[in-house]
Amino acid sequence: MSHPIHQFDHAITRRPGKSVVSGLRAEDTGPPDHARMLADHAAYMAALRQTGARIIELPPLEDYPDSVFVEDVALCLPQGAVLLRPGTASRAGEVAHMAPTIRQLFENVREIRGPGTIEGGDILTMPGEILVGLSDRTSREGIAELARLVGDWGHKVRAVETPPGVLHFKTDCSLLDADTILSTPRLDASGCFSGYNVIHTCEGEEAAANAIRFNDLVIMPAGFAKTAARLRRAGYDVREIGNSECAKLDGGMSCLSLRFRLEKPAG
Ligand code: CIR
Repeated sequence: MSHPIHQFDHAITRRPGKSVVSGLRAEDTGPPDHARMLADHAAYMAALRQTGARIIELPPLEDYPDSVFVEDVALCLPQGAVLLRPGTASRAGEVAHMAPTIRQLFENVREIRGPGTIEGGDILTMPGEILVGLSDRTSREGIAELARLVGDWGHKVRAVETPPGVLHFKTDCSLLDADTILSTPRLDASGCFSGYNVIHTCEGEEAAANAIRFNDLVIMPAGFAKTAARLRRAGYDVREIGNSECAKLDGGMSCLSLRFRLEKPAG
């Protein structure tokens, strides 16, 4: 018997370093405030921990301003983990810093070797398939290499489009449960979620789409009251976490953690 897709007993996070003020951004809306980001990060970890999971917090990496966004460097699946290959030069070295922790926790570790690139922000793992968005960071070759690496673990990989101007596929969507996805209307319009239940973000609240389902909680960025209310009406237990500082670097709730289950199901 397998566990529900949103049931996790572990998460890995990395404390933001002071260098985070130099993180990548599509548009400059001013430097993030480190102290405020730390406070939001602590609230985020407390929410994860409150669900009973073990949270592993790695130390800051000052040489890598974007390293707080751990999701992009690895994909954790029930059968093992895959070390990814970021599509931007300043982030490539982050993988080597995550690798020892992943190797300690997982027996089976595989690696994207390139030349393609693929970042975790573009990967949405559903029970029957893994959807991967093509983006400026994730190439067809990267997706094809992932498909080869996880095929014998029983995963089908489907390449989909990321809307133009959007950093990652999951900037615009999240898993809510085994067959329900939270999506911006613009991403859903591409047809990639046909066959799933889809809940849309409310108008003007597209940035609410980068949420996570972690055990009983839906953790979403604060400040999107209409979408939060819509999710609560649908029966989800919503927790809102401040994201003003990560948002300046195009980051959100999913980017801040690697989430996985190590305990094997009985029988
Ligand atoms: C970057 O551009 O790589 C970071 N500033 C933001 C990464 C966000 N990660 C994610 O959506 N998974």
